[in-house]
Amino acid sequence: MTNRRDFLQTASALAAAGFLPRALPAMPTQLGSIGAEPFRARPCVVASANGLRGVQVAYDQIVAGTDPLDAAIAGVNIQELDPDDQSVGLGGLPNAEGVVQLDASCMHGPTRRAGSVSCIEDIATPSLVAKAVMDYTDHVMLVGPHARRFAIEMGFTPQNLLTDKSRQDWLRWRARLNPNDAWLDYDGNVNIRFHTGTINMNAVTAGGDMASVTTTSGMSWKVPGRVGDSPIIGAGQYCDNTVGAAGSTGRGEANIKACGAFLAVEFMRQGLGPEEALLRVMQRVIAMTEDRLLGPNGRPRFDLQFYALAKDGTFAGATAYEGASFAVCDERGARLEKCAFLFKASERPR
Ligand code: SD4
Repeated sequence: MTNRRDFLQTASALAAAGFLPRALPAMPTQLGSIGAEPFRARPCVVASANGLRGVQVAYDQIVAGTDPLDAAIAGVNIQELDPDDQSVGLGGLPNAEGVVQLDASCMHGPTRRAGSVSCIEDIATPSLVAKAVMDYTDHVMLVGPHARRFAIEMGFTPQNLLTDKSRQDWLRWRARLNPNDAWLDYDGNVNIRFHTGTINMNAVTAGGDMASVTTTSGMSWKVPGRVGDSPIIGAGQYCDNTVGAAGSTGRGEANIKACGAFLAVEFMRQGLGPEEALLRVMQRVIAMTEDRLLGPNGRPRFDLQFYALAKDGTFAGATAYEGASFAVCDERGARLEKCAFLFKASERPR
């Protein structure tokens, strides 16, 4: 026979040994539950600066009653299909072998679902393929040739994504890689450093429903097969319908280690406003950065931007250095606003 005292002693011994779940302190789970004011939603769309046209499209759609993820994806489709945006979709800068490989992911707040594709080739709108993974499979992520095949099965039309302009930039980069190889330098002054780009977009409806999406051609001239932060749920974007959404553009390798989008939403869950949450994420990224990517002053040598939208419609963009902007559309219309920052531009290591 086990009496109550023995039982409690055994249970606490098991809990201490990690066999039984321990009671955790209560965490706030919903922004609206913090404070006395009743929660009120305010439609808003926030994106990276290249989403200026897209935030207006997405905002008009959510105000008209479209689902927030469908609206945000319609917003990013504009950049994916724009051959002049060399950071995403059609016309995106290729990898080291001249092949355009795209990454994208999305989250649908109301249904708590996610979808993602990475290293997908020949499909201009990977954001929609990520949504198809979410809508039509029991999985979250498909990669490489399998993601491409899945997209074609779902009715997407494959096409050559390498525009003449992006091919020329790639040829110049390759020609200047090694002065002693068989490729001659030729006219043109392409910046052979890695280029970063990407579009992230987050939306909240009047009903407080949220969504997030990020899509990119990734780091230019990357090693084939490289996966950035954009398709990683919790890094390139994250959405929790009870709290908010966040996403990033810039050096994915730096963000992945901090799980930046997830961390931003968690900071907002703990009660921080979007700007404070993003600045803390940026600090965490820097704290997690290897020495070779930091200057002697400890400042990062790379660019990385974060965007956040809380369920109540408050928003922010933030980055390490002064000067960046982000796109927003609310009842005041579509516009660019300045990102919060940690350091003056003059503190950037040379
Ligand atoms: C990535 N954050 O692949 C994305 C895109 C980008 O430098 O901006 N790359 O890391």
